[in-house]
Amino acid sequence: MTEQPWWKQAVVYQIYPKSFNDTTGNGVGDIQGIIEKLDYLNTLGVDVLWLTPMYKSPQNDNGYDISDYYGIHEEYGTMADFERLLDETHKRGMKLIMDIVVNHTSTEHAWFQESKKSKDNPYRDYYIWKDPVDGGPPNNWQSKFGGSAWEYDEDTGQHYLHLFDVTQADLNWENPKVREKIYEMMCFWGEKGVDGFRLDVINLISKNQDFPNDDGSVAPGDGRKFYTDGPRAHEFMHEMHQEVFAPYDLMTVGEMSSTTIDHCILYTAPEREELSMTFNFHHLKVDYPDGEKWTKASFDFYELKQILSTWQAEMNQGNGWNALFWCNHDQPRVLSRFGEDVNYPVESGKMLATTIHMMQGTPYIYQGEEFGMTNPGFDSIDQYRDVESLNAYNLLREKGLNEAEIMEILQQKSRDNSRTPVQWNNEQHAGFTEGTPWIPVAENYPQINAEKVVQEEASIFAHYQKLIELRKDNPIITHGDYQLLLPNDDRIFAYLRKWKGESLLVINNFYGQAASFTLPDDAEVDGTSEVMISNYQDAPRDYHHVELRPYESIVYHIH
Ligand code: TEU
Repeated sequence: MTEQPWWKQAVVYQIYPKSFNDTTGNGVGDIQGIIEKLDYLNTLGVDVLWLTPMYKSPQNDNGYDISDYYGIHEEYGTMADFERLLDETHKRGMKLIMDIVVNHTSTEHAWFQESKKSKDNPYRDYYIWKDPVDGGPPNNWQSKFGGSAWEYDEDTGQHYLHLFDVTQADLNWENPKVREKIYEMMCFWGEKGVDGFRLDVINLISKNQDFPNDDGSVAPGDGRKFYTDGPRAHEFMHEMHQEVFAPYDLMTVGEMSSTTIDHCILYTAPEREELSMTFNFHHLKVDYPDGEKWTKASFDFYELKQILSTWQAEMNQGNGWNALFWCNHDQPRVLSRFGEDVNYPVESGKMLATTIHMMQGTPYIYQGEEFGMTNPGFDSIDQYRDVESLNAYNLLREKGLNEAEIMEILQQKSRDNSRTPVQWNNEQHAGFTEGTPWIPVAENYPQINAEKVVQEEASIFAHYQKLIELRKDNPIITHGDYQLLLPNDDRIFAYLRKWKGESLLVINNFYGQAASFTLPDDAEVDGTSEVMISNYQDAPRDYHHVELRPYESIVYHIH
């Protein structure tokens, strides 16, 4: 086998700095707070840290609205602090990747400030400005945070495009000057020694230049088909690769909104020289009935198995590479979503971890997941901070839902579910801050916190440690083929990995009831086995037939 890139065996840990660890008492996490926890992260065993945006920003979307790509947001610290963090991370043998947002900038960015001055300003063409049509917006596209994707500017009589918040103006990637400036800025971070980038909604940068109205076949004014994986998306990715990724030998992960497998193969097949790997979100829409996020709904288990399995098999065949994840700062906590956070938090937390970590790809752990953090269950709109959640609240009110109904939906779906402060210990505010946290801490911190869990024998944390180690020691996890077993079983998610005559049989019970596993004939495995990892102490040795307990998860290594 040819030499594999290092990141194929790596595990990444995502840090949401605002909620990670506050050392100044202002209620907001900071860089020094991350430095203090590096030894903890090193003990967990992760290889790479991904930091969500820490650049200068008015924070309307918690940093995904960047006003200066060259500066660090004051509440987080200084550039010197950042350099120290990078250095301390490297000293411990870990790597660090930055989150870069180049589909849009904050409207407070100097480019936009210039751009909106006049139609003939040299920066006008840095953004997407269009004349009104019939006195209204140029087309019917909707912002992902609700409402029209166009904002009218009185002074110059044109609209600018914002696929996200009104303070997040989309850059015009057709303009070569914009691309040059962006690559130059990314090289600045490459020069500092960062090890890679997570690229925010990078598959939205190339828009259909006709800006057509959407016929509403998916949803009214949806618009996605005109800018998702757009006409020049791959050309721009290859250009960025040549200009930035190759010279600094960077690891890159593209966040792909509403993408397809075919595109993700193109983005990540090594010979194309675009990206290392991609995040896709199809498996995290299995609780959006008819594509609607803002409803209270249980998840479709068959669909979950099918989607993950299709991506496993097809990305492998196409020589692409998946980023594996259950959670991030935009998703509810996985334990509350696909697990059971009251009666079986430890069992289901470990089961979910195993399900993802035994797949092919690069696993990502979202802060707090490693010791079982849950959704906070906020019951008042005052506790929410997220711009998307607040917009959804208003839209649901307009639709006529009452307060209690809306709270139930937000408790399940809000992005703030994963943005509450990391629960470090059982002291005030869970040890996150000595001040008042910017968003309330979940009330269960006396029971669920890192300090307590880490000391427990057979903790979720220990399970994650072991999964990370196993990936290092067993190349089958990185290279093996994938086969879904028992697709129609209503409780069990089982799959096989095969490589060079050995197999991994991964069996997971996704429910709080017992389930019977019988090895199907199409598995075609035979041989002696040992239990590689499990979430009950006494997993049975024979894998041909297993009576699974609630949320039981067992991996057999057969050779
Ligand atoms: O998210 C992009 C995105 O499309 C979603 O994850 C989105 O937040 C979700 O579907 C809304 O329900 C990225 C960032 O991760 C997110 O935090 C930012 O708000 C967004 O881009 C804009 O920069």
